[in-house]
Amino acid sequence: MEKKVKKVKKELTVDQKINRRNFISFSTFFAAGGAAYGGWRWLYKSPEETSGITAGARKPLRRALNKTELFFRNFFSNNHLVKTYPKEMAAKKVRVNSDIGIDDKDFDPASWALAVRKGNGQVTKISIDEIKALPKTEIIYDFKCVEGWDQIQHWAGVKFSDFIEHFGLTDHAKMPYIGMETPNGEYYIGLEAESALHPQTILAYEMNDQPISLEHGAPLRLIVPVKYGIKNLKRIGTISFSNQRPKDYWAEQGYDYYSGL
Ligand SMILES: Nc1nc2c(c(=O)[nH]1)N[C@H]1C(S)=C(S)[C@@H](COP(=O)(O)O)O[C@H]1N2
Ligand SMILES: [Mo]
Repeated sequence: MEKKVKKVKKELTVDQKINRRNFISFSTFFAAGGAAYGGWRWLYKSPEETSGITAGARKPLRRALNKTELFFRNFFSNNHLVKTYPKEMAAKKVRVNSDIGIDDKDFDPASWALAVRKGNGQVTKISIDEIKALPKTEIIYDFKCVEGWDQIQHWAGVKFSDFIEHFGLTDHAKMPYIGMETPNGEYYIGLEAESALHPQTILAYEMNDQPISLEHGAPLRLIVPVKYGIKNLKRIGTISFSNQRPKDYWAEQGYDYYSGL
């Protein structure tokens, strides 16, 4: 015998429906808020990383930053190019940000030479004329500072990969990291070799078709469009290659070591 069960679904009145939705939204809101607060408390109470190459961040946060970096590094290959713009769009008045390591009054650009540390104490000195003799590459792109400003800028110089090849540094650049410092050593950055060798990374000596001014990093500065401004070292004094992450000024102050875009 077949039993017919008729399901009677009680129709809710409009008011009941509204109450029910209000209840659901409020409980979701408070549950999510509570979870967010809990997460924040957890992060805030978790231990700070030991100061070293990076410093000043909570351990789980640093772990997350490092994981994110690995994810994006695999996701965007070096064939991924940063967006470029027509020359007319480049800023005429280029913003000057900070001057750590480039504020000594007695710096003489005429006696400057780039020091390339090749390991085992070997150093090669390279003059600005030798660098300018290499093919010139330009880039017009949106320069981004972590402090929250960006500007379309026009830079020119030698492609870092051309520089490496020309000066016989290909084997050195197979090491995973490249470090750069100002001549006085007060500002310094570390980069993964991939970012340094990225096709849009240049050692720049011109801005808006003119020699770079001292405040923008003359005689030679780094332009690495796949990174935030902090990695774009002004006034390069030395370049070195390494198997460990080189010291990095802002990473020591708690910023993401990779600061990629
Ligand atoms: N030597 C040196 N390079 C530096 C800095 C600095 O303080 N000293 N500041 C960095 C930061 S935070 C930014 S945003 C850019 C700014 O470059 P600009 O002053 O040419 O705009 O330079 C980077 N390179
Ligand atoms: Mo910056």
